Amino acid sequence: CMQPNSNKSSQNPNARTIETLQEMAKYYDQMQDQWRTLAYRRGISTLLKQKQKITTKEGAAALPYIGSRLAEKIEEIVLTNKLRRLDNMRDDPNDQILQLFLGIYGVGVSQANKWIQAGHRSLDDLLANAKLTDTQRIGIEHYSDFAARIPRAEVEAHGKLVRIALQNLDPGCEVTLMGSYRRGANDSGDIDLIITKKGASISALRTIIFNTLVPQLFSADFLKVELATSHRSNDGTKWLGASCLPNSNNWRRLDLLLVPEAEMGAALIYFTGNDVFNRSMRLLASKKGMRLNRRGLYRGVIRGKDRERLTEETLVEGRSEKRIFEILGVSWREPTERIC
Ligand code: DCP
Ligand code: MG
Ligand code: MN
Repeated sequence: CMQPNSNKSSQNPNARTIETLQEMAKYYDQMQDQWRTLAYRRGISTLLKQKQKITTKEGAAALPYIGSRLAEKIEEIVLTNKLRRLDNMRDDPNDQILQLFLGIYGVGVSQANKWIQAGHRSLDDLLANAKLTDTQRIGIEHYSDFAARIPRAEVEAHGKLVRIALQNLDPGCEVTLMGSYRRGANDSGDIDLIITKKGASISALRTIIFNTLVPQLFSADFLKVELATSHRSNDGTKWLGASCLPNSNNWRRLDLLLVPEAEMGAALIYFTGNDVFNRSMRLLASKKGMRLNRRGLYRGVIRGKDRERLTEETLVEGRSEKRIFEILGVSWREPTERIC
């Protein structure tokens, strides 16, 4: 992934195979089967590096990170142009209900399986018969809204509306469009915004956003609902919810991230993604004895034999995105090139 141009899978002689394997990886990822997801991703990254088309299981199995089972699947895709395993998963009615339920905002595998085990079979069934949290109910009522892709121009319009409202309150605040938008995508799954202000503390930012901006945007009927974060409690630096442009009926998922100036570089990396790119950057940091998260790049945690911390970690860099790349020894990648 950290190699330039590895994302140009359409020009790869194994493009068709890779595409099918990516669907398998995505499927296993949704199932939270981390082991298979990783196995598929490693196989995909091996195939991306090949200059020739891999057509036989022997040829595939000779490559790094491709075991015999994956090799057989590669041969099957080349010979039949499909993968029975993938077709079977798609035809399984329980699996289709699982996929349906997993599409509800904030719903993971365990909740979806609980509903299936309780006999629920459709969204209407859930609305009528299941005990739902407010967030789950909204996720179901706006299922197709939240499943729809948001055109790039509309992402911009939401960002602009927030920026104008915020700068009216405080001209020093800045709003940056993040996520797939910053990677150059033509459409996005949601709208990701970073809010920052030079010299402002996180508590000052919190006050203006939560006490003033958010209530004001609710009164203006731009914000529609706040959505609870399902797991890992919010530390007060995020707002998750839905927004809707004037003259539109489409509710869109909107994420606001409050970032102090000193953490802006790390936040830019984190919130640009994509998630696979982030994982490989974090892995790289840990190989170099450092740790990367959305607040900064840290060094100096020394652990004892029971992995207890012996020294506190020190911040190496948080402010500058480019410096974090440099310190990690990664050549700069434009946001549009951060697709793994
Ligand atoms: N992110 C991450 N790991 C996660 C979730 C998010 O590293 N588990 C980071 C990388 C993502 C960014 O946050 O690019 C924004 O998250 P989104 O879920 O909004 O994903 P994208 O904006 O990349 O795609 P989409 O168009 O589907 O919103
Ligand atoms: Mg996004
Ligand atoms: Mn998001």
